[in-house]
Amino acid sequence: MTKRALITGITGQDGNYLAEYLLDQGYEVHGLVRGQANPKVAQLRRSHGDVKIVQGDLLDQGSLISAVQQVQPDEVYNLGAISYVPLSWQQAEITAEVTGMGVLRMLEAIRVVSGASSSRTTPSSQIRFYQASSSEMFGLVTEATQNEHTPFHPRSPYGVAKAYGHFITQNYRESYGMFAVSGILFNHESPRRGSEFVTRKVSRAVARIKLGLQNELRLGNMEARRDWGYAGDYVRAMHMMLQQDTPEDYVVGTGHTHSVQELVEVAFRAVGLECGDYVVSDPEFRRPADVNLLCADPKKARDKLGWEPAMSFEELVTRMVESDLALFSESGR
Ligand code: NDP
Ligand code: GDR
Repeated sequence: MTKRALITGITGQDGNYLAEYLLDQGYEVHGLVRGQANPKVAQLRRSHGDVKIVQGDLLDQGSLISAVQQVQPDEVYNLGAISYVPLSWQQAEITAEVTGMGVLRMLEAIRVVSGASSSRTTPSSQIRFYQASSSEMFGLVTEATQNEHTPFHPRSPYGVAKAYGHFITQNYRESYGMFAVSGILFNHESPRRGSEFVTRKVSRAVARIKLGLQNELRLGNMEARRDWGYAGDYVRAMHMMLQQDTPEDYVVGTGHTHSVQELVEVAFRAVGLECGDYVVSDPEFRRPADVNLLCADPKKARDKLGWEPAMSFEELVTRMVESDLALFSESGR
């Protein structure tokens, strides 16, 4: 039997890679998209014509119930979110609504459509649910590495909203016996990463500087350290979590951490330039509160899922720079 997946956030980086991966696995893939004339939908149709589009918005409960009713999915991947941390201070309420309450609405849609009941007298839902939790929930950390037992101390409205989404997923699992899990994913990047995130901002700028289209790169906190991996590796982990016998949460990351400064050095080195000649410190890109260190302890994912990341940090950064070099060489601007 062909399995059916419903993905929210299909027009984002992870939605793109996950759709590709599930199509390869023989799934029928449905993607929730919002708004009229959303330009990313046309792009999605061009890149992944096999994905079936279903209208819906994480702000609109009725639309999510209709989507689940229409698709009758075996698996739901909730990747939709306002995901850019700085925006979450400027639009804290809408971030809470989409990134936090949106999780509750998606869980409710599954509960209503499948008739899961707290009395457990009716069978619990057959629909398996994946929530895109984030290492941003850890925030202010005191240990060198973070695992499934590390306490949360989020440092942004985004991190707080994700913590709500995480706990409500756990609560629906415990209250209704749903197969609902969270993957606590550390930063993962790719040539398809949004240009507002630091890795892609750097890879684009380095490519443009190399081509003579730009002469400086303005950045905020260069000391911040992140555990950066490749998005293509991380969507495999999402799928693996939903194929287990029991629903559990997993930390997913490489177990290695690098500073923004190191990221910049590797990126400039990839084109034979020295970063010191081009990087400018700009307070505009500093945050009201930042997360200074993240580094995953992915032991559980490795031992129980058999998941391993395949791409190193250096290879990832180099690939992103090369991809942007090709992009800007072609467009010339
Ligand atoms: P992106 O920012 O690339 O994609 C976000 C997606 O959410 C887009 O498809 C966007 O659709 C959709 N979206 C925004 N608002 C709504 C809404 N109201 N209703 C429905 N969909 C909406 O994120 P990523 O692909 O990088 O990340 C995927 C998920 O994983 C997110 O939840 C993110 O917070 C989380 N995460 C990401 C990590 C990373 O390093 N990439 C790490 C840990 C967690 P539209 O095109 O309409 O704007
Ligand atoms: P993050 O990613 O906030 O970790 O969230 P981002 O790439 O935006 O920032 C990483 C670190 O780089 C520092 N930084 C800058 N960041 C940006 N965007 N632009 C800059 O100019 C800049 N200069 C320095 C930041 O201060 C920060 O410390 C990402 C998102 O994908 C979330 O949705 C996800 O949950 C987490 O990763 C895990």
